[in-house]
Amino acid sequence: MSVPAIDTIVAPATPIGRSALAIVRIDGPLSGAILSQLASVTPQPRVATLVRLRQNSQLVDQCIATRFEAPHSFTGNDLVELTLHGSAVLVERVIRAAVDLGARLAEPGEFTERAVLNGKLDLVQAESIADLINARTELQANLSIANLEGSLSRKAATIRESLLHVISRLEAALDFSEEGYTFIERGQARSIIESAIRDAEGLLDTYRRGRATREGLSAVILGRPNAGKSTLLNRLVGTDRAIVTPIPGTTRDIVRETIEIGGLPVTLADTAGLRDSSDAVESIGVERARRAAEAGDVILYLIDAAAGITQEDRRELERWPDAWVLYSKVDLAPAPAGALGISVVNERGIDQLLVRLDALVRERFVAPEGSLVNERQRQAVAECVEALRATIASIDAGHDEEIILVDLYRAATALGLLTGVITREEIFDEIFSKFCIGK
Ligand SMILES: Nc1nc2c(ncn2[C@@H]2O[C@H](COP(=O)(O)OP(=O)(O)O)[C@@H](O)[C@H]2O)c(=O)[nH]1
Ligand SMILES: [Mg+2]
Repeated sequence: MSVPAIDTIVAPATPIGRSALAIVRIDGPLSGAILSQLASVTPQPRVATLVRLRQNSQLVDQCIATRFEAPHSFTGNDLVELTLHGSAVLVERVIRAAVDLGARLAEPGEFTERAVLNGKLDLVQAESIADLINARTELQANLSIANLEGSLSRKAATIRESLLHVISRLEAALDFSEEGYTFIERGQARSIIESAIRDAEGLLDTYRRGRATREGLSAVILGRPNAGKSTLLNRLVGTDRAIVTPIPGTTRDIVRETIEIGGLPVTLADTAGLRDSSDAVESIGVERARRAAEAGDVILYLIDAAAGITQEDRRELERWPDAWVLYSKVDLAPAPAGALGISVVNERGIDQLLVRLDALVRERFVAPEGSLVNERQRQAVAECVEALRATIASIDAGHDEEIILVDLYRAATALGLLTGVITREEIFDEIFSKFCIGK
């Protein structure tokens, strides 16, 4: 296989602006030569070296240059990192100088893509880098770093290895079918596959939490007009975000604000009060409120304790069986026994509400390490489970190895696509390295 020639790319690795330091990365075969040209010296590989960068003998900056030689770099290529003083002017100048010397501007994600192509990272790890950079809470960062370290990839690899084990033996049986050898009993193959299905399903089960942890949650505040929804939102976010008035029907559009609860970003949505209204704008607001609730992870249904629960509340609550019912304005009237009451006037119940929300998020939404975190990952594992079920059906129908192998390859490929390792060669490796016939 010929290795495709790659070009040399350059890009800022830190945001453009004023800062103490700014990093420019250059990746590809010319990176070392570009550094030598600009610095008039060639630093030792992996040794942070103070150099002076010059362009047309004009001093541009003093910087720390680190040169990595292939394959010992983030991308697996020759790579140079220049830590400049953090000025946008310097960054631009150095990038232009690198381009003059043969580099081109990198596309978004191109450094990471090169790392994947060179086998430095798998796809899940590359996705984890993006998630890690985008993390808004510590918990989100923890999940991403665990997957960058291989938590999810290892789980997928373990399942995949068990499938390759069965595949290699069925392939061998095919090769030696004339002689009538069997290399694995059908019952044993079946039980390995059953166990792979259990593991893959276990992985699929992590998706709901993984997604919630990566994306954050939405909590929708519902209730009749004047129940105190906007007041509650303002209290929870700590600012006067939503307009509060004694006039029913004040809130019409959805007001959203994100806070951290239970270690995850939770976007609170304050909605129009639910009632039949002849006002066209308010009716659209009510419609939006219901749609937000349908898409929400948590629904807080607020009832004015002073007004008491109404027929409309009961009707509405039938639609939202999972909603948490809260009684507001308990400074004016008590909540019914057993119900959680809150008051923004005297702060009653607010801490308790926050504690309960915190516990709910941690119990129901925080993902364990090695969870699936995006739809691409979920689809790959779902495809694997589906193919494994088809394999079991083939075994149970007493089909030939060829038929069984079709679905088994499909399952292994689906897992391979999850992490980006591609199958064929590996399967031959498994066959020829670990499973030597006649030796
Ligand atoms: N006494 C009392 N009044 C409240 C409380 N929460 C909200 N209100 C009042 O109830 C009215 C309606 O509040 P608002 O938040 O706009 O209700 P929304 O229509 O559900 O958004 C306003 O006059 C608020 O000041 C509370 O805990 N105690
Ligand atoms: Mg309101």
